[in-house]
Amino acid sequence: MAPAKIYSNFINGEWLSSASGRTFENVNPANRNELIGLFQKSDAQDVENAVAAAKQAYKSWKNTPPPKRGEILYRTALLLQENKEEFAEAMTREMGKVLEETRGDVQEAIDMTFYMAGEGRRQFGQTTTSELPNKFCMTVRSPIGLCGLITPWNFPIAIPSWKIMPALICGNTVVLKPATDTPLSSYNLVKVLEEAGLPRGVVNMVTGTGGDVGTPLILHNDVRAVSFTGSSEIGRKVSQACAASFKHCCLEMGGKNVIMVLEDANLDLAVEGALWGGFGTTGQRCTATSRVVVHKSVYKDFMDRFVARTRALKVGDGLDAAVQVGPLINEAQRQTVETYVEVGKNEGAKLLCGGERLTGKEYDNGWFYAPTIFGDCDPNMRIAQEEIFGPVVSVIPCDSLGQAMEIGNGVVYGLSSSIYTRNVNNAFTAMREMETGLFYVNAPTIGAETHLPFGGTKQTGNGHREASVAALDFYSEWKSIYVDYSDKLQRAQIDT
Ligand code: UN1
Repeated sequence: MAPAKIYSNFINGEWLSSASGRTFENVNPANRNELIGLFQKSDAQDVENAVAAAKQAYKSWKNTPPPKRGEILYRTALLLQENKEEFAEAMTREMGKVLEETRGDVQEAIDMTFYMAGEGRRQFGQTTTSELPNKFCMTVRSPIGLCGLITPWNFPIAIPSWKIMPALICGNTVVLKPATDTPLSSYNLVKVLEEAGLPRGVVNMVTGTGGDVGTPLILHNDVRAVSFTGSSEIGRKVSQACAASFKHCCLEMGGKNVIMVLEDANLDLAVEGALWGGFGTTGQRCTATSRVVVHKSVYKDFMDRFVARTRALKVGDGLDAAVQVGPLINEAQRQTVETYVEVGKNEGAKLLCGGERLTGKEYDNGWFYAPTIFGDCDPNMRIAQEEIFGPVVSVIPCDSLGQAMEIGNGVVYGLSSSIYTRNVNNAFTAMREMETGLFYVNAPTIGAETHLPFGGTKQTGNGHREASVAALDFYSEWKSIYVDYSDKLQRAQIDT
């Protein structure tokens, strides 16, 4: 076997080993014997170096005209397009989701990068009048400074791009700490940013664990903004750490997303939606459909079709084009799923399919788990309340739209919700009442597009949104400018 490839950190435009010289292994979740590569096991010293580089680079990047920054992003997007297939394949090998989905992940980064490139020529503020004569007012966006970005493993190119591209177009510099399970995809993204001509130090990448790299990054005094995607538990710690020095902090955390199926729904369509929303990405999306609330009049019909279709899903290595559901990301995640399945059984939910590890030659070396449905769930059961982040869907019967919405909203999270109905009144009522940042009509809870704000309410987020023009509001601050050309002292609120 050829020796494993060693991947470096990217600091100040150079590919460097960690200060300690230590590395960690990145393996394929579909086959743990396949080593993807060795990555730098960095620590606070590497963070220090990366922050120093980003701080230095900020001085000229912040005054580089935004359209020029946009040109670099535009070239980055073209390079992502050129490398789409290669990056998708690498992502399936390190993360497990099927090729069709990893292509989608790279595409999401392409979309975001083109979008933000365009924002280079659209950093519009407002011009307005003054309450005083011979005085002019306007607003401009200013960059914040150095941004620490901490990204998850489930969208390992898309989510880093959601954070890096708006940060850059606004004139900030960046230190990226990618998820320990998926550093290769971030490496690929950073490589194309370098190739596109990004000046040294503007983007830096330091790989390693949350404790070794993430913590010193968010605690560093020179870091002015932190964007984190991950669990609510870690998000709370990130938020508390940022509060001590008033760092801006954008959190994108858990979900317990719901599809509501009403009595007049197109049931075949609803089943398709629940399958894709529940088991796409092996249920490992923060937007995953982990609850389906179904009107009693169509419950049996829906469940018969949903269970039959779920049983027929082909699980396996995502590189195989026939496979629809890949492995879980790692053994710990599989154990979490197993624990929740036990919890569900003990709570009295009806296990209708799945509920077990997959075994056999094809599965023994990976972290595979059978797509699982629990029926007749009570909305207060833990499996209907807590985020599982795996291929488990809890189905809850209901009597009316009102009850469906109450169940749907009856969780601590507020990322995504959906309704299947052909009744426009029901659709609009739910659109208004559902307490989620994303809402879908006749489509599942996953599938957000990059030109619309992304994020959630309640314990899913802290009020910020990613993607779209909304992202610029996190990565910039408004400066209000007053120009007095009266040649005399004019006192606002007094001389009016
Ligand atoms: C996530 O799961 O963290 O809407 C992001 C979606 C994708 C993004 C998911 N576009 O499902």
